[in-house]
Amino acid sequence: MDTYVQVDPTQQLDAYKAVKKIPLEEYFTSGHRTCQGCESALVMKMMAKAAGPRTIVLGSTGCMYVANTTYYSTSWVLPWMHTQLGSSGSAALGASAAFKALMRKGKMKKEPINVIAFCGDGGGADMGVGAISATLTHPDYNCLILMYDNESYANTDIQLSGSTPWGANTTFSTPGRVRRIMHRRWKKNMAGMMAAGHPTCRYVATVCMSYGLAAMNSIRKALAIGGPTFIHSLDPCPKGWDYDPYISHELGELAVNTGIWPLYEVEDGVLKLTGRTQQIAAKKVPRQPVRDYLLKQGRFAHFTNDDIDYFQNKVDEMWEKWLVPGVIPFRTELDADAAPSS
Ligand SMILES: Cc1ncc(C[n+]2csc(CCOP(=O)(O)OP(=O)(O)O)c2C)c(N)n1
Ligand code: SF4
Ligand SMILES: [Mg+2]
Repeated sequence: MDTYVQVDPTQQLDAYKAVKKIPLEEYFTSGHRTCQGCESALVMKMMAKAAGPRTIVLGSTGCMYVANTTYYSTSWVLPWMHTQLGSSGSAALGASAAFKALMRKGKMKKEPINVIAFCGDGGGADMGVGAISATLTHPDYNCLILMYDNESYANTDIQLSGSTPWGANTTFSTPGRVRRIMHRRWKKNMAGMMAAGHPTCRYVATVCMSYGLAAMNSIRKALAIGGPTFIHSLDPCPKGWDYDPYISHELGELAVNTGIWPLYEVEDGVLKLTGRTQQIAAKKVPRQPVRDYLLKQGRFAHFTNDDIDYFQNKVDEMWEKWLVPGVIPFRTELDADAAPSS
């Protein structure tokens, strides 16, 4: 770290060594109205638990705002504030700066307080990406931005976002008889972009709550390391992805095991593949075919075998052709000469 940057101390949040070590206290509890099987609600619950009681949470508009703070009821036990759809980055930085100023002026007891701002993929990867980027360039403010990615603008009825997978059926990309695939853009690589583009940001990670202990430990590391940090969580969404809520957990695992959702962390510029992704990369376990994941979801029910092959090839490319598999989506000139792109 630069010595001239005045970073306030953070809470000491050591990793939980086992599930049994996770505290029983809940800071996101009953009272919400999310769909049955909503993984984003689980992210909120585990995020609050991992952060503990000396935490303020700022939430941008989306399912995790609307369903969790319906008039006269809320599931938040922590202090919570709503912020505008595209402003998780500014809310995180502003709250952190406010605490700093109040403590400096003696108007508040000096103590480390966790500041977490969450956003959905629409609010984060699309609308709020500029504010998140700006925040990650301010190393002297401690805050975590957590982007919960249900791969659509879910709250307003499943419109496609920059995070929606290729070909998925959303209310903005309904397959028709003349044109089957209405969404032809590949999913934005948000975590990779945040890690590669913000060299002074000390911690960026991808998580999935199907691997809850690891995800909670990522959140604890992000809060304790100092400075602004970013976590991108992939969250199966029964309503938007159109499947039985019973298989939410399994779908999260499949996203990782098929290589569609690589788990990794970048800590002080050092990249580490984590969990099952590390095992796949080391060839200790095989990467499952994407078909196993896609065909369990109604949003891909219109896919033909050719569509599945296209999707598989794109994922194979991530693993076989990217400079850093699953993380950095370009090749060096040498690699490109050796194997022209398909
Ligand atoms: C500036 C602005 N434009 C549009 C809306 C309407 N709106 C509310 S929630 C939402 C969807 C947000 O999607 P995402 O961030 O992915 O969160 P999710 O609903 O999926 O949880 C939209 C478009 C808004 N609140 N503010
Ligand atoms: S639409 Fe999806 S993200 Fe929103 S509450 Fe339902 S399951 Fe959760
Ligand atoms: Mg969303």
